[in-house]
Amino acid sequence: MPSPSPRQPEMAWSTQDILKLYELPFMDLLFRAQEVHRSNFEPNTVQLSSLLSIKTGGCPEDCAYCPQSARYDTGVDAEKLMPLDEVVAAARAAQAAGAQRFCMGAAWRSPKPHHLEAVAEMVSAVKALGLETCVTLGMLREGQAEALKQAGLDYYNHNLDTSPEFYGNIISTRTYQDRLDTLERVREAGIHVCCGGIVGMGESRRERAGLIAQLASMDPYPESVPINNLVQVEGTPLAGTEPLDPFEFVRTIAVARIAMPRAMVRLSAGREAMDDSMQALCFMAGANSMFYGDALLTTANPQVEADQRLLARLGMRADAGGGQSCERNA
Ligand code: SAM
Ligand code: DTB
Ligand code: SF4
Repeated sequence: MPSPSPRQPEMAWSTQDILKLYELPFMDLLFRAQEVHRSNFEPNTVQLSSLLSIKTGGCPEDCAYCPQSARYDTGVDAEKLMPLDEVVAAARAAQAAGAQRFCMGAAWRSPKPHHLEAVAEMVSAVKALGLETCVTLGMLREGQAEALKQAGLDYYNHNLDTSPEFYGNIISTRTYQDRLDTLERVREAGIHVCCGGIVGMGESRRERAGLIAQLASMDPYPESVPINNLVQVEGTPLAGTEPLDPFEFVRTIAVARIAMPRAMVRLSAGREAMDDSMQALCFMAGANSMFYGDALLTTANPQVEADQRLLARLGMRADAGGGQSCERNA
């Protein structure tokens, strides 16, 4: 794993620039995304990342998409933080099934000091297995990112979720600026930034473009960009939202790839509702990582065997770096 070092700013992307990409004919957009992808990554590879919910449910935040918010009746019960040995057992099992990266998620607004100590132990233990590590724990306070870095954390996931303009429709309990502040702490501590969003929440194309423009204009842009398609969960305010046109999701992957050429673009939540052809188009558009394993945090993900079959049919192979060249982040 190369150590993160700040890159020079490359290009400022406005929402208008990103919208122009979205408006290209589909084939032209995919062709451009493939060109960018192939000049930065070996194209027939995908990184397999497994997820574990180490602390489920009972979250005080009001994110309208989330089954783990205590405010919505979704059938997800609040649990305590998982013990270290269970986390390590899950990481070993994921690795044995072929995962190359392990992401641990907690339904917190922000971790308390004793939580952070426990998670730091988990990070060290998972890293010792030889897996790339990522955690997503909510907002970080002063000093917390440094403690995670010390424990050996590779990536911290904290999503912007959507554009600044649409954000108020989705979350009221933390601001966009709160998120940017946490991302700044992560960056300052020398941890790779994993930051993306969700589409299919009823936002407009301009708002999707606004999210990608925000991400691409971060200096430097995130090393890792998860693109989630909303998983609609009964009981959340977003259940019943008009689903996104599948091609619009593929376009979102393509514009993310073009605007952030060397980022890992992660085909994240929502694959359970996608057929194999759509997933193949997402890889064509530049996705080079996906969540692997039968569950996301609280919802289902495709079965491991189905994913193995899909990769075999496409002649794709698993690669820890998603096909990245050694110079990435150098
Ligand atoms: N509580 C922490 C936080 O919000 O920062 C970490 C866990 S949270 C579940 C991680 C991310 O999962 C969210 O930022 C959101 O982007 C994504 N997510 C949650 N529920 C989702 C859903 N129903 N569909 C798609 N993505 C979802
Ligand atoms: C991200 O962007 N997506 C993942 C991961 N980061 C933590 C989470 C998806 C959660 C989907 C809903 C659930 O399973 O609860
Ligand atoms: Fe809590 Fe994170 Fe879900 Fe928001 S997304 S309700 S902060 S677990």
